[in-house]
Amino acid sequence: MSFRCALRMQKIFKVFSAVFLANLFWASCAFASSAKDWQMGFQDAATAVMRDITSFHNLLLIIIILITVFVLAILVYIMWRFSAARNPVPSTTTHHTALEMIWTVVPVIILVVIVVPSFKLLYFSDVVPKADMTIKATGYQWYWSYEYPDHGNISFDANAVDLRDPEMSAEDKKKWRTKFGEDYKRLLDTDNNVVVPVNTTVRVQITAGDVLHAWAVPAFGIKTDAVPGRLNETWFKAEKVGTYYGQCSELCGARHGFMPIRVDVVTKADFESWVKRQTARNNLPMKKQFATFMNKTNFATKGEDAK
Ligand SMILES: [Cu+2]
Repeated sequence: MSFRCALRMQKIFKVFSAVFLANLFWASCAFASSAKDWQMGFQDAATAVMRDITSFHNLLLIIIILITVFVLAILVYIMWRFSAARNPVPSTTTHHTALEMIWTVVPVIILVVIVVPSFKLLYFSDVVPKADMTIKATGYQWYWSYEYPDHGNISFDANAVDLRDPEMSAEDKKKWRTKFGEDYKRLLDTDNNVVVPVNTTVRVQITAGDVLHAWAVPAFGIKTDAVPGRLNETWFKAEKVGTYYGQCSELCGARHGFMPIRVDVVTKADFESWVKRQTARNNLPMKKQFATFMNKTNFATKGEDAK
């Protein structure tokens, strides 16, 4: 290797290690969980389920690497040892009982090692423990709608805030830009966020109003299908106050990529005051909406069947 080449290699190595260290630092200090540039692996876990998923993934990774390296080593050895030059007269063996026992039993043992943590994790994530509160998420083309049945039926729609949307007025763009500032994340930020208290078991009921969607938040280890006419259930217990992002994860049409999920995990006191604000805000527009709806429809006099 020439001196110049060595210098270049050193430079490349320095850049890579700087990026790696920066990533490590970013991962350890960030409270907002979303995908990051040059990210390797999963987002930081915010729930016990996601922590288990990450360690199960790491276990599988080790097993897969060992198997791959073992098979590759055998293949390379066979290509070298039994090539036509080295082994002109091939063996005519067609059966070897001991060998066949080994290559049946060893994979079974590996599968048993995998299945134990796998089933534990499956039941842990699937069975909803005694929940402290419930939220209901309904997927529509193309936004999410939320209800809080335990908190005075708070309900709202969460639409993506897309500052590149040509249809958004300059005034609105300015408003959102001021609200989000530097933290704005396109295709992840929403106009109304899901707000939940920290260290609280939240049952999430998920359904859809039109086509298939899926409610997914990677940091919580959740991805549940939203199916019209069916109520699916999942749960999470976020352990850290912060902002967590997700996206609809089932191809649902042209604007599938434009129905993000943003969950703000706040302290219990902050959650109570959010509930109060939301209830006050929700009540008036609901009455107004109902009045407008009744005015427009006017069932008794305008309907064809009412004559
Ligand atoms: Cu969708």
